[in-house]
Amino acid sequence: MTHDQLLHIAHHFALEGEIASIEALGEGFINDTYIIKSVGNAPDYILQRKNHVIFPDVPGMMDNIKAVTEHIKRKVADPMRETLTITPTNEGKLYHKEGDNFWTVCLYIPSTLTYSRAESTELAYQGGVGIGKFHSLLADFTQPLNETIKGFHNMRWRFEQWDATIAADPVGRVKELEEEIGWIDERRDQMLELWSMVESGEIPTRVTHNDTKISNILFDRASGKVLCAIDLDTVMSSTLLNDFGDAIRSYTNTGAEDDKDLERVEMNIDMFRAYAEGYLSEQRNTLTDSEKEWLAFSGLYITFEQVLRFLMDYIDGDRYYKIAYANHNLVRTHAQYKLLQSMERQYNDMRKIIASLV
Ligand code: GN1
Ligand code: MG
Repeated sequence: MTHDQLLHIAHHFALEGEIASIEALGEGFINDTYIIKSVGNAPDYILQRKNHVIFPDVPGMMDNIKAVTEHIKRKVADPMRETLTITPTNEGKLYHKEGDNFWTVCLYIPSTLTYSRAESTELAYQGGVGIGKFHSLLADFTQPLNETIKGFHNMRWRFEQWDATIAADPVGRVKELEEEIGWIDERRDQMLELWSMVESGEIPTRVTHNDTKISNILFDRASGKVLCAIDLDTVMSSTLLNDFGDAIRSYTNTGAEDDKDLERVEMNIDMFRAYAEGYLSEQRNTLTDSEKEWLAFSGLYITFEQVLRFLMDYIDGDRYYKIAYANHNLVRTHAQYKLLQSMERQYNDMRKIIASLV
């Protein structure tokens, strides 16, 4: 996108003040994100082109985000900093459609920080508090939410997609991947066991964020304390185990999500303890026994799901995730599998920590 094209898009939104610049921001795999800087004291904004192949219902997504953020705003001390604020278009709509593309704007929250990895147990603790708060603020949210991505953390649906992708083998990669495909198939029953509990209602369905990696948490620059969860694109109804598990996948990894050096990738149990402590400090009295029982396993569940999703996208010819080089999705698959194995080795310790905290 040229600067002029971006300016043209930005002018459809009800921005305060005058635009000084628009620059690319962040490293999301799905959307394109920009920061709109304003002249003088007017607020800055985040402009996003939502990936409508992945999010076929952007209007439904924005309705979810609006409903959830308004609910949070009614309950927090500082509503402009403790959740996102959508900036509507000049016509009052939550998105602007230009050709095939959907664009959205929200306020940039100043004096904040994000991290791409948990640099300390204190940060992991704060991240846990952040998602714990997000869940507890939304515990009394009863309005139905749109399912903006079908079966997002639903393992039964993931295996249906998986089986179809393996059968189709659209770019002929299946033959080279016997070992990796085995990693998925040998854990099928174990993973479906958790999802069966959600299907039967033994594990409750609540409002969940569904993308709780550390870079989706905003920290206050002055205090270092957590401010709020951002990137609300995938807010839907599911089990909060998704959110705990996805955070564990992100915070405890001593390497990168796509590390080529597998020696660097392990699960750090101190980070696990710190995140769990932070999360449970907010949620201890809300969780059901079934949720407590499956909390440690949720880390394995979501890490497994990520192995499956990266490998499935590689088999599918790299159509979902943005890639930086040819076998990027395969590198991601191996790095996440190494993390999964590390979690499996430490699973008993994870369970003991949860038992001591609940
Ligand atoms: C994607 O939105 P982003 O790029 O932070 C993905 C998550 C994955 C993550 C892996 C809508 O997140 O589910 O866990 O990449 N989001 C979607 O880093 O698929
Ligand atoms: Mg996201």
